[in-house]
Amino acid sequence: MTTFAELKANLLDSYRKEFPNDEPTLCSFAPGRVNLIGEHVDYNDGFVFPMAIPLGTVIIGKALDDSANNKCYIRTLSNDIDEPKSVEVDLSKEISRLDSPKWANYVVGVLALFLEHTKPTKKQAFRILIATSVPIGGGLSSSASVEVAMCTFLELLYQSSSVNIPALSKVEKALLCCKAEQIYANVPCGIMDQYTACMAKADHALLIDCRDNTSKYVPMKDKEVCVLVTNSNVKHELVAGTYAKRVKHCQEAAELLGHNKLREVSSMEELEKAHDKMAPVIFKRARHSVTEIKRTEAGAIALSNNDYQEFGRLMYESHASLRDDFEVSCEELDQLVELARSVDGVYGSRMTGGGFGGCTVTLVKKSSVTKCIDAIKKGYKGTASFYEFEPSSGAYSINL
Ligand code: GAF
Repeated sequence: MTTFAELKANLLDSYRKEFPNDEPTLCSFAPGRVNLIGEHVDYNDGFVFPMAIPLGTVIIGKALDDSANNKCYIRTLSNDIDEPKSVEVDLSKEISRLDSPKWANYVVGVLALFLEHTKPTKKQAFRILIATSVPIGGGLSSSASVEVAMCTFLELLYQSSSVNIPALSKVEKALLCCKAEQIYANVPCGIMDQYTACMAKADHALLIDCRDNTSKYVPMKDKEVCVLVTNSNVKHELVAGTYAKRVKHCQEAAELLGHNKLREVSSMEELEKAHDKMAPVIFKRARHSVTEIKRTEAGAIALSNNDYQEFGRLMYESHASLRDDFEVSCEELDQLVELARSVDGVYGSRMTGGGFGGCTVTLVKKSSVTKCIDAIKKGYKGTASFYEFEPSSGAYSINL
């Protein structure tokens, strides 16, 4: 696992090779996340229960003086992305969405909305280098980590350039980054990932109420228990289109029930009563959302009471609901969950993130982690990678 310090050191190395005698002065960091429970419900105003992970995005760079002609130079060191690895943005023009490279939209989208929101008296040119340790497309929120690292970098850039801008609260920052993803990456995502990257606290999971964007920290520091994340290392295509379709199905269900969002459905009984009004697929999507929101509230209570058996039971139920009702799992994720379930000392396991590949999250006794990894390695039809995560802190920036 590449640490923040190692990422920063790699970036500094590359920067110095490329721009000798022109030291970077600013650095920002934002984490990825793993969602413990509460999947595909943030855009339904539901509850989600993620924690930040010690993988994330680091940006280093510096302000450029006026001779840069209002240009921003953005470059990434990541390998798993489309070419080219660098883009230039002209601050004197409108910043629009790029057809390619796609990765750059997560960065320029935040830049565009940051300028729109803060309306600085002078737009500051800059040069940045970006690197991330979050596996791309692994369901651990690499995109939000890039967005929030970018926004955090811009805050420091303007602060250190003494250009007055209004301060952003952490929630405003999360909302700005979320909107950037919706507009510039064209994904109708909810707030969970950006909120976690902004608000997370070490040794705590975060119960987020996506209706009013408030949250509660739930301590998670039991040395006997481990959050094991298993990457299936598969990424099935069509994820973005399918995600948007799920969002649409949920919206349709809410409207049929006379609500703005599925969070407003009071009980399964209310939903059952509307069964005949709904196409079977819409009913299934709604059933996942309604039951998942309840599971998440119950899950946060269980974890606060260190009731890992109960939390694990809810994780299995969540996975089944995502597999059967929401239909966002895949063979590989189902297999990883079943293999984990077969091991003594595993409390629960489920797919995490958007689905169709990516990772599972497993709550397991520390003493059973090796057994669990071995069972998966032996039984899994692909090649999995494993991470033992402790809850990490949210985004921050430093002067170099
Ligand atoms: C992706 C989205 F970006 C989140 O908003 C959330 O909907 C998640 O999928 C599914 O829970 O990470």
